[in-house]
Amino acid sequence: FRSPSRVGKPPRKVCTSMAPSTRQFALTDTAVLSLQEGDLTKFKGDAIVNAANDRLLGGGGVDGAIHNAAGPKLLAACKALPIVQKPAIRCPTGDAKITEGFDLPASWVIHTVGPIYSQHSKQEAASLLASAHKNSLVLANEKGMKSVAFPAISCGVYGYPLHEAAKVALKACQEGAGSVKTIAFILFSEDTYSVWREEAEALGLQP
Ligand code: AR6
Repeated sequence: FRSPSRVGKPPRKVCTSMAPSTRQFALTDTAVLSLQEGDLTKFKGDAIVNAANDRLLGGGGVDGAIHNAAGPKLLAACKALPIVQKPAIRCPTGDAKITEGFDLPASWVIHTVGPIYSQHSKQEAASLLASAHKNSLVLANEKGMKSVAFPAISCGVYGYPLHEAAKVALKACQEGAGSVKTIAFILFSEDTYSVWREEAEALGLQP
């Protein structure tokens, strides 16, 4: 049956809104992996991980979004971290530092720096990306955190191929989870989310 007013018009869509994609896997005996498509700055947990640069002075991409959402105190807290290498490096590639989350729903921001893909051999890039994840989780464990959310570190302007990055990131989190109960990846696009889901399945993780 079509009401007279709809004659000649295309049928109404039954459902126009789709629930955002999300999937859970057992990452270790004690940790859950939660894959979500969405905005990392909205994560309500202990910490979000920032894909920062080595100066920790903010930037574009997820770094810019985190600084916008956290407010100016985040930049002040980053500036207060010591410079550990000349000229003005506060966080060498593969390392991680921590600040409060200020206006974010998450209590903490763990700032890490992934490799610029074109500047390293494939093996070196993988080792630096794994370190970025593991060192972030070391800080999370030191603070007794139960939930931490990562973006796709190095997969934006730093140019890391998605499938390679997902493999490295998931393995590093599996090895470094410690006593963190929930490790989330909050991925900004459907494409990135699908790659993480495929690589979680390829790693043999079970729902
Ligand atoms: N929530 C989740 N993911 C996001 C968000 C968000 N709000 N915004 C962007 N992404 P990028 P990188 C995704 O370039 O490659 C900065 O300027 C994005 O789609 O932010 O590690 C820093 O200061 C991509 O999948 O980080 C550094 O200079 C992923 O986050 C440099 O970029 C990472 O993209 C770091 O480059």
